[in-house]
Amino acid sequence: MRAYWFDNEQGDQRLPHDSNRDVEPSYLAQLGVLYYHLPEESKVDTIAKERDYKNRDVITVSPDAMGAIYEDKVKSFFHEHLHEDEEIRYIRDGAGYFDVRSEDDAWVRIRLEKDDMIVLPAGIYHRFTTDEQNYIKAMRLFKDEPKWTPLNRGNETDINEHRQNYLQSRSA
Ligand code: KMT
Ligand code: NI
Repeated sequence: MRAYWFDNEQGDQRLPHDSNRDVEPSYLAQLGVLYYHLPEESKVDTIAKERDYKNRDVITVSPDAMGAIYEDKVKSFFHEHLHEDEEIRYIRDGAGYFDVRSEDDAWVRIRLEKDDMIVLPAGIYHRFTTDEQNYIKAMRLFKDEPKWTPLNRGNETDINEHRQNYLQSRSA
C-alpha cells in the first residue's frame, strides 16, 4: 500500500498520478479509512467475524475476465460515488487504486497490491481504477446481501443520511 495526494493532471486514470507527496496512514485513519496487510488469508476470517461480515465473493477486473465490457466497467468504477455501507476489498492478485476524498475535498490515491485490505467507511466519496497492467483480483466482503449500489455524487448524496453521519463522525 502507498497513499499519496493525486496530482490532478490530465491523462489516463490508470496512470499513477503521483504528486510525490505521501499521505500517512494516520491521516487515512482520520478519514475513517482502515488499512491492513494480510499475507495470511485466515486473518480475513477474524476481521470478517469482528465486523459481522458473513459473505464474500471474488471479482477479477481485467480484459481477459470481462471481455468487451472491461473499458466501460473501468470507467464506471471511476465515477465518484458513495455507499450506504462499508466497502471492504482484499486484494488477491494484481493492483489498483482507490481514490478517496480528503476533508478538503482533494483526492488521496491509495495504491493496493496483493494481500492489502482496505475498509472504506459508509458515506465517504471515492472511486476505483485498475492501473496500467489492467488486472486486479479482489475479494469483496459483505454482511448479508450486497449493498454496493454506487450513489454517484450530487445534490442527493450530499444530503444522504449516511453521508451526514460520516461527516459527523469525522468532526467528532
Ligand atoms: C469498486 O467498489 O469499485 C469495485 O468493486 C471495483 C472492483 S474491486 C477492486
Ligand atoms: Ni465504491
